[in-house]
Amino acid sequence: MATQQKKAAMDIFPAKLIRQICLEAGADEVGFVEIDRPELAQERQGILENYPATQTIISLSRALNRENVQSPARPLYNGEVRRTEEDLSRISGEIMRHLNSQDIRGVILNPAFPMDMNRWPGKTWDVSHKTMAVEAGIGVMGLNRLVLSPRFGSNIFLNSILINAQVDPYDQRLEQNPCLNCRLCAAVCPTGAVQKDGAFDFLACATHSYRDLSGGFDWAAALLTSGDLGEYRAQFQDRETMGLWQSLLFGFNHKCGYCQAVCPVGDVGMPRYLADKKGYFQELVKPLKERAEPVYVLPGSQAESRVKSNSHKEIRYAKLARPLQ
Ligand code: B12
Ligand code: SF4
Ligand code: SF4
Repeated sequence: MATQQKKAAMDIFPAKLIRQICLEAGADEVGFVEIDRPELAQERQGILENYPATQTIISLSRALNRENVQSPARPLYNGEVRRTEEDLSRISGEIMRHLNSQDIRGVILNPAFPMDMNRWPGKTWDVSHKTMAVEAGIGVMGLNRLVLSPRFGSNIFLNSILINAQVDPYDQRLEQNPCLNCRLCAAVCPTGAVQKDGAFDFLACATHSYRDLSGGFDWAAALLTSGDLGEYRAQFQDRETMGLWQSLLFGFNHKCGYCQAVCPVGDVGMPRYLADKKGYFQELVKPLKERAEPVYVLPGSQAESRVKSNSHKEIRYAKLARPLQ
């Protein structure tokens, strides 16, 4: 194993060959980043802890079906998210098997979960796939804080593979940011997490969209501390219990993702938006902005004021089980 690692590390593999392996396995976009690139300074420790022999990071994207992402029926969005994440994990495994046959070794990271919950409430992920995708020239971060690929816009999921071989040539950042600064993502965001000046309120988004995941951890406390069913039901309505129960049984569901849904960037959305901006707003932004639904907020937060200003939304208060750092 040690000899194999050294051998591959000394070889330099043509990017064309590895790219072909990745695309044939089902990735939609691929790029390569060298481990010693200065822009990876914040990420290097996490990468090397996962795989000390890393020479190259392979960044991959897989596109989601745009219409599922845009549908006001959020179970359709969540089904598509789940399929795409599973596809991406399977594709990454397939790529690694092919690379192994070329004498290249490495590790496949997880697109999202599982993460290292021993570090909760700190940073539980090791490598930011967005940073890798930006460096690999797959896309640029838009106002919505998602990587926008010129071809698929924000409708991509990302993963990274760490390998022990060098690749030639490496990819570079895109020169142009495809973000139009149309601010539709900020307009549709029910919690005000995406802000027009480019700031992002991490806690507002996590409290609402991740309600059935980490945001819903106060459920455990309510189950433990409620004296009787009445006291429990005063904190969690039956529909909320069913939502959490469903997420536990079938995999968790996001409450939102609207900033991903409305972004016009990409081959399909951009011409449609530029041809008829008002029509685009009516058809794709308004139904989500005015969707009747509960929105979860922390008391006293900016998200609370934001939800109160939208008469279509029902405010629901969440508790932090422990303060986030
Ligand atoms: C943490 C995380 C979140 C957090 C924070 C989001 C964020 N902007 O970082 C929350 C829960 C809010 C979240 C929500 C969503 N996410 Co998310 N998430 C991640 C994760 C695990 C890491 C993100 C990251 O690298 N952040 C660091 C830097 C690069 O991001 P940043 O925006 O510049 O900085 C923010 C964070 O660093 C955070 N922060 C700063 N310090 C600290 C400290 C601690 C302790 C914590 C917890 C956070 C934190 O605050 C900063 C400002 O907001 C990645 C998977 C991965 N391993 O990469 C997926 C990922 C970024 N998520 C993704 C998606 C799709 C979503 C959602 C649409 C899902 C949904 N339906 O809810 C929303 C969209 C929210 C948004 N507009 O960003 C995709 C993005 C794909 C793309 N096209 O870019 C990823 C890459 C997953 C994947 N495999 O594809 N996510
Ligand atoms: S997922 Fe929803 S709450 Fe989170 S930033 Fe996007 S629009 Fe806002
Ligand atoms: S919705 Fe508009 S402002 Fe937001 S990321 Fe997309 S192009 Fe940029």
